[in-house]
Amino acid sequence: MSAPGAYGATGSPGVSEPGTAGAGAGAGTTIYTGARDVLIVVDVQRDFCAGGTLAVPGGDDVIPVINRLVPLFGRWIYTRDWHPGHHVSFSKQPEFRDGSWPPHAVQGTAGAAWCAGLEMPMNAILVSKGDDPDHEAYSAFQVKRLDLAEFLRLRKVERVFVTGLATDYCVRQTALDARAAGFMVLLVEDAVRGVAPDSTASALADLEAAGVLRVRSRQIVDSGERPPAAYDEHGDPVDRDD
Ligand code: VGL
Ligand code: ZN
Repeated sequence: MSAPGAYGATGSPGVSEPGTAGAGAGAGTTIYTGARDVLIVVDVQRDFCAGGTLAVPGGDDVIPVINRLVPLFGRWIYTRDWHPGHHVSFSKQPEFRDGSWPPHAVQGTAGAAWCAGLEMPMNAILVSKGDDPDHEAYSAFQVKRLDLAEFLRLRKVERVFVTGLATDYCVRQTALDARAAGFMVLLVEDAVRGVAPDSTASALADLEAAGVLRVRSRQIVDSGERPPAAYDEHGDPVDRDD
């Protein structure tokens, strides 16, 4: 393999080290980011942070961790929940579980805005989801007008680093969908927070069973390698000498 790049010092990708708890990449293992990586930032929006209608405990704590990770990558996808005023998941007596949420992340409202202090490269890709009033969409991979998996595949993405809110819902679904689409998926465990302890624990179990690796942000180091600036419609890098 060339340069630290794609898998870096993680050794054989997808294999957790013996003796480590959970599907970790090994507590002391360094993971070098490279040209075939994408950072996905899930739903870091005001309604999921302190003072929001669906505030996730500790939700704001992911912001500095994500901000530190951003410059280690060359491609970024920021997803946002973007519900119409009436959405199938909204409930007047919300139970704060799947299918019964308080109104949140309503298009154009302050609660749908990105959290204050969240850094975002101007060439990040933004994906809105959940805008169909009749269907829940926890993951950007479920957005029908966009084949996100194919988009990433064509651009030679192999590894997806998942951060954001909330571990037990949108983060979980995003990571599972990325795995199902064949990507190596790394959940950055200090860059995510969950709505509730029980559902978060079962989400982490689901992710482990699916082969999602758990890493801490401090393990992630920049190799300096970056993807080509552009690809053509066949997924070949565009080389311009002019
Ligand atoms: C989410 C509940 C409802 C999330 C979105 O971003 O995890 N959770 N809508
Ligand atoms: Zn939602």
